[in-house]
Amino acid sequence: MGSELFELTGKVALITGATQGIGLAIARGLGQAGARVVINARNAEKLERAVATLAREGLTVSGCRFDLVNGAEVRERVAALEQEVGRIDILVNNAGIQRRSPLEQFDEKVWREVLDINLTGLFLVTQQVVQGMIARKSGKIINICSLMCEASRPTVGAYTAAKGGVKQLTKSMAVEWAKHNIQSNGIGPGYILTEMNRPLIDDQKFDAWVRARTPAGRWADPTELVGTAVFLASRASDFVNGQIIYVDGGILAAL
Ligand code: GCO
Repeated sequence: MGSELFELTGKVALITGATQGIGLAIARGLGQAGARVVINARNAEKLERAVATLAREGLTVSGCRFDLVNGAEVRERVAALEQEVGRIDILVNNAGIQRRSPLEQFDEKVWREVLDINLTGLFLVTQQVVQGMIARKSGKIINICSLMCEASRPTVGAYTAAKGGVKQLTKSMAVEWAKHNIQSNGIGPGYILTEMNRPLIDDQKFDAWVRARTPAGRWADPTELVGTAVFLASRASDFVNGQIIYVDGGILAAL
């Protein structure tokens, strides 16, 4: 049994928040594994640039612009997308924001924005995409989780609450939709070199803490999440459901 287990040829994958960082890396990796990729973002210009980049690399790619907190827009745009591409076999819920502030002074509006984008938006997109998966009795849902599904640190309380919700929602999706041959799982990144983490990477003290606290002794590149994404998107994971696979250099295993 060879690499055909991980073959995505003929599959269509939608990746949210995919113009940079983890989303773009996973979109590229699923495309290189044979999938037709559709990348999403709120910003039309960034979306166009990312589509052009992936197309120049020879991938079959298109863009689907929507703001995932706008339920009506999500339903309309995803329905139009399914008309255009015929089906969405793989959904990678990657879009998310990080806002850092001590909980006791966390701004209510910012709290709601973090929960809205990271949790409610994920639910809205998945609820629309899963309709077709249920009809076809087949689908792969991959939620980008976080170390903050299992632990926290000062100033990321809103993000931790949202990601804790994503962890449990991943299980709810698994238990409700497994009977339709839909597998819902998560990827839990460790500390990854992304723009969202730029303030942390540039902070010498925090950088030293990540390197000391992570048994692998380093940050990871977003491309190091691709293998797990291809696994969870392929038939190699057809009996894996409700799991989060941590790609974290061992940080969660260490005291
Ligand atoms: C932070 C970081 C983390 C990571 C990631 C870890 O402020 O500590 O943003 O939240 O980005 O979520 O899994």
